[in-house]
Amino acid sequence: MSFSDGIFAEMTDTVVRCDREAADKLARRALAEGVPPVRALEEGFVPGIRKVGDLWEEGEYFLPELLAAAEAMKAAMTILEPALRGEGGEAPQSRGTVVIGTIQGDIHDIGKSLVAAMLAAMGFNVIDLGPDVAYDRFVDTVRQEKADLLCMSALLTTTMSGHGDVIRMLEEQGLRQDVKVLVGGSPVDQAWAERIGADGYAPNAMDAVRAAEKVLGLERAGPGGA
Ligand code: B1M
Repeated sequence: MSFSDGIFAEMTDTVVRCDREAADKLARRALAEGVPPVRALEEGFVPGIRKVGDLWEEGEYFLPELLAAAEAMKAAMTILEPALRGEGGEAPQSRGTVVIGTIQGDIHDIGKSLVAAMLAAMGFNVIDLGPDVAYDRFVDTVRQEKADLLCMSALLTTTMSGHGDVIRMLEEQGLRQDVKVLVGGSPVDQAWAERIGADGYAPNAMDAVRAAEKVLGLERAGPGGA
């Protein structure tokens, strides 16, 4: 099946217009027309929510619009995520257990959910703790699940320091040598990862998969369907 590139601009537009229903319909249409879900998200809907962030910074949008746009984005993700998770083809043997969440005090979860979906699509067993995850919940889950990898997200400059706190708690509880730690989110970068003693940083969902493979010493898997 073929699709026109114009569909990506339409997707961006539905999020900017905060049109939940249109986003839902367009996500369904995209799947029916054979648009790879990863492209629908990264080239269509994600630029929309980023544009909304710019409009908010410029003082054109206010909190209600930010919330409504996030709802539109989530409506699209609800449709696309299961397809994204299925992109890895037949369920391969798990490549490792990943615990993921957004740090305490931070309710942004769109980017984190994309990373979780992409890791699952690439064969990892993903335990998604959601947004606003207490530091000790990360640590307890790593211990209980014998996680190979912990991925922490932060979207606020006021919450990102929590990444370092969790790493310190892992050290104090003797767990740090058994689990690799990656961090991500818009205020985070490689320098931050190094400063807090994380094993790496990823700027986006695809790179998060590459970083996971790298720190766990795994062979690279091809992006199914993308
Ligand atoms: Co908020 N918000 N927000 N927000 N919001 C930002 C982050 C902001 C940059 C907007 C702005 O000023 N331009 C700003 C932060 C400023 C700062 O700290 N420097 C901000 C603010 C200030 C706030 C509030 C404080 C506003 C207020 O109440 N006055 C408040 C905070 C609430 C809280 O958390 N306690 C708030 C609230 C909200 C909403 C609830 C309305 C909503 C979130 C809804 C939700 O997630 N359920 C929201 C939204 C939507 C945004 C913007 C517009 C979009 C975020 C997003 O979803 N991006 C955002 C502006 C922006 O980002 N341009 C903004 C799309 C997503 C796909 O990208 O999250 O970057 P991203 O994820 C990427 C990568 O970063 C990476 O991969 C992802 C996929 O490519 N990645 C990882 C992310 N996590 C990773 C983890 C990894 C690896 C990679 O682990 C290894």
